[in-house]
Amino acid sequence: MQKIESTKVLIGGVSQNQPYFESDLAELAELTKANNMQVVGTVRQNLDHVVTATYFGSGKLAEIKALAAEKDAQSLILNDELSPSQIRNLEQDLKLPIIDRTRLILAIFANRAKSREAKLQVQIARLQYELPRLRIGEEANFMQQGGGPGFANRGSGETKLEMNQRTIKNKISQLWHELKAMNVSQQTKRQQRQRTNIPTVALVGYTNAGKSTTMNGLLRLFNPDTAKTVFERDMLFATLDTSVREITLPTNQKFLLSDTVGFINKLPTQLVKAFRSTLAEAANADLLVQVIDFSDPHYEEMAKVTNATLRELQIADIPMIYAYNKADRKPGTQFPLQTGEHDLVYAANDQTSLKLLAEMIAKALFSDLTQVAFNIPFTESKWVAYLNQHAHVLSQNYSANGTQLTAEVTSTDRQRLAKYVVNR
Ligand SMILES: Nc1nc2c(ncn2[C@@H]2O[C@H](COP(=O)(O)OP(=O)(O)OP(=O)(O)O)[C@@H](O)[C@H]2O)c(=O)[nH]1
Ligand SMILES: [Mg+2]
Repeated sequence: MQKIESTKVLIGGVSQNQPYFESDLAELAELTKANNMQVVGTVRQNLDHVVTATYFGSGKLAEIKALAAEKDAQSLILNDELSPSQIRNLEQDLKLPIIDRTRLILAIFANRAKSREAKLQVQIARLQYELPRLRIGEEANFMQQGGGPGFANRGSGETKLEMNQRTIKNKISQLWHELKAMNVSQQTKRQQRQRTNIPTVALVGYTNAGKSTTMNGLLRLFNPDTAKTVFERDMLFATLDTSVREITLPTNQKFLLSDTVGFINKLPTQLVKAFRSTLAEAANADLLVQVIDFSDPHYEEMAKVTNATLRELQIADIPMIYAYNKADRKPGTQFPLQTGEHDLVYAANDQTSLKLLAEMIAKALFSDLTQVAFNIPFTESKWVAYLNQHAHVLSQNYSANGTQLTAEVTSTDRQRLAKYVVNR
């Protein structure tokens, strides 16, 4: 363990005139620290295009070699996902293990994963990342080392097996199978909850934005006796598992609140896919609360990344409250302040803020029902089923264009199905 914590590394990247390059590197340094490695130097190069064979240009490589020797660095961590051959060429030239951004994030997830589900998801993502990068004779090596210095070994049990690509593929499908079996039981739980008709709200957002703190704040305020708080900490990817808690407002209105894994810029696609099932709570929510760290100068970029990741996960058409958090850290900011129907500036550690957030959630979930006429195309008939389950359907007919349906719906559902509302 001591050895892992003292691993000295260089971080770096090629900027193709990216406006956010410096903050990207700062984030890479945070990710590196999150993996218990010590950043002893940073290398940057401006290029129109990265060099196909070696990522950096040759002059920069000589500079890196000298810097690594001077600082006694044991690895080089890079800001992009590199091709297998780029990594191989760089390792040969620099005589240093290369860790790209994807592998670094995968390693952090592997270290943080506690539940069986999270472990499975991370293992699938890691194997998918490694599969095209395996070289003959090195498979066993990868499984033994768990992917390089400073990386926890998640492959224990298989260490002595000689794993070739074929057996890794088999392993991946076996893990998917296990994960699916787990999802089935979770889906059943979710369906049971849906049957009780309690609306669901999911906290989503960039890692470290304050989702878990917001969840805990609401729990302490409204359900102090019954609800177990979740883990919150000033570190990247503190939360990997989804937690669901019931919140009871003073009006006796109830909703289920879920806390989910955070997102980050260039979140590995392997992880996005593997975590889809964990994020099913968000995909099925009646309302999303996107928590944004308003005290971070790059909060707008972070919100963009979150929205793009939600789209990648096909989590769309769900009404969203934008909750600009950590206002206490921004001098001169007035809070809590509702700045629009769905926008709030607040601080998760402030009770008045949390009360206002709860009011906005309640308004979105429980505000007066209105009678709305819908025309739902047959290809979207899941929404007909949805309305029959969640709303009071007054009439339902079929025409050539789709299902004509009139129902009393909440403002949340009206917004969710806005594109099918018949204009009158
Ligand atoms: N000053 C201040 N700190 C906050 C506020 N909200 C959260 N924090 C701090 O921000 C850090 C991250 O908070 P978390 O709630 O763990 O963040 P998260 O969004 O759940 O992060 P992940 O689980 O990593 O995705 C913790 O140290 C919190 O104490 C706030 O309103 N004000
Ligand atoms: Mg969290």
